[in-house]
Amino acid sequence: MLNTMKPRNETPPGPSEDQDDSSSDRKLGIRHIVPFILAATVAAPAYATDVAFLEGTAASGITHIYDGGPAFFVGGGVAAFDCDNNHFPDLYFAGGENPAGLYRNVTKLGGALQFTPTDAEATALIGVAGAYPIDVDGDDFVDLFVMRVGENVLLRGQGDCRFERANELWGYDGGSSPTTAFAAVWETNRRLPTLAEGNYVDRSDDNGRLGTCQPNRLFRPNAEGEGYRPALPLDPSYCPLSMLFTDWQNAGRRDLRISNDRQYYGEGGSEQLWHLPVDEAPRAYTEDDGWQRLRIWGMGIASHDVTGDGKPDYYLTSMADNKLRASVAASTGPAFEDSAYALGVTAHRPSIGDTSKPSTSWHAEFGDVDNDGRFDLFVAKGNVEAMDGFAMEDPNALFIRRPDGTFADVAPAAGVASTARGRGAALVDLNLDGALDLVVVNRKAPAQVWRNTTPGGNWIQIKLRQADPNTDAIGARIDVVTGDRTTVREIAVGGGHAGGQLGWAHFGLGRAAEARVTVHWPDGASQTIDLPANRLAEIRRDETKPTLVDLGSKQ
Ligand SMILES: [Ca+2]
Ligand SMILES: [Ca+2]
Ligand SMILES: [Ca+2]
Ligand SMILES: [Ca+2]
Repeated sequence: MLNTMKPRNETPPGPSEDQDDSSSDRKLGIRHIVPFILAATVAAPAYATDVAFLEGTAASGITHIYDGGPAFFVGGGVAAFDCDNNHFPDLYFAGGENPAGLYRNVTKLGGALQFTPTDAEATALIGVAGAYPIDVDGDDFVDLFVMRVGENVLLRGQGDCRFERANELWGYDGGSSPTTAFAAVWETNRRLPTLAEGNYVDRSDDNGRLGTCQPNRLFRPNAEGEGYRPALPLDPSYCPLSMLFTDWQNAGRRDLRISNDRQYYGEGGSEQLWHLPVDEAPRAYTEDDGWQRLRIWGMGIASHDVTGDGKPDYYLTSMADNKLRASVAASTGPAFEDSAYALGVTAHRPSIGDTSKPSTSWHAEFGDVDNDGRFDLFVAKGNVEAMDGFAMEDPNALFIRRPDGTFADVAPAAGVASTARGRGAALVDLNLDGALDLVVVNRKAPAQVWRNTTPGGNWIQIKLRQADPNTDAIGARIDVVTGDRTTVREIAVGGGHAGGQLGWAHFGLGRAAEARVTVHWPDGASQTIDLPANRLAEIRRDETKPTLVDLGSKQ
């Protein structure tokens, strides 16, 4: 984004003029969700509760700021994952021109959030825009893909939150482009994951390439499974700020959704969806496939089956016009209709303060923050830098899903409406009490953490385990059934804005004391198992009973 950009919309957003399906967009959205709303009303739990978060930044031990020049206007991600195998998620913050920060989680079970900084050279890298956790080599030590303005770095986890550079070990060429998006998936039974790297504009190059998007790259493992082949270009590239491998048609096959920054579209830019047949050249879906052209200032992707048809829907953040792209039930192609307006998640203006200027949205993530069984939605907001046409004080949004299926922003009352320039974030249970806590990275201001103190319903947190490779079952789908409600979650590496998490998959259960859980493993096999509420449960492939984690002796 450039400072000269003007807001495109000073009025509440309706259908976008840039979508081919615009004329009937809002109408379709409402028609599409009506069956869901009726079903949800009937099945709604009898209680409601106030959502409350307690900011614990000052006492947490986290003192971290994402900062830097124009190359770091975007980025600012956080990775949440367990680097010392004690079940508690640790945090790795992008720092921009400051060193990246790895913080070990020393929180007591259910207690106030406590972290201790680490300072190893391997992780305290300069120029980091974001990072995604993934166990590349399946040794049960989580590794990190670190996105940098400059060479990207794969860090191999060694346990006890120690890491070593592994670009050479794994034959990965980190390039020199500014990388702002990443996603990974295991194709068939390859030993190593396929890596997708999204690259932005090179702002340091003033010899004619300024404003030109650097090529996105796809890395596939070699036949021996010991390293990577030379990169394949994903051409054309339109400056992505988020990428996600996702099974959009619920067919057991994951395609690559890319959210692109309209500022640098040039000719013909738009959002993209790539089909990646094994051992064939990647191919972007076109309008002939049913893919609709959508043009937004794409910043982040959050995925969740909002409509309840079993297929994922996608919340896409932008400037003033966030989208909720809901799957079209009758379509065989990648067709989506926009439901952000109908469901109340446009988030196009600040909820408090000066509401005359539109918002700028970044990381978005679905999660059930009050454990009522309905996934809610967090959106980090903040001005790019000092863009006049957009709100300078732009509070984060926390949308609670109501029994009628619509969402309401409760961020001010819940205590998370920070007006620092938000960027990356994570909804993650940092003290393992079953309530999703919140961490937000801010540009030019300290990162913040909040402990969720909502007196909510029951919950379950699930970790999938299978044999090497892909020990974390990336690409799996988990269906959690309580009564007549089914909640679906894809296990993915990617999405959000410049950061993601690997670890416990959280589900609110409302009043249910147990859940029937079906795991659809990445290769298509499925397994059903019953889990008791309010536990951390590992589901190991082919085992009929879960492994319930006992934290009593852990910390
Ligand atoms: Ca840990
Ligand atoms: Ca590893
Ligand atoms: Ca909820
Ligand atoms: Ca918690």
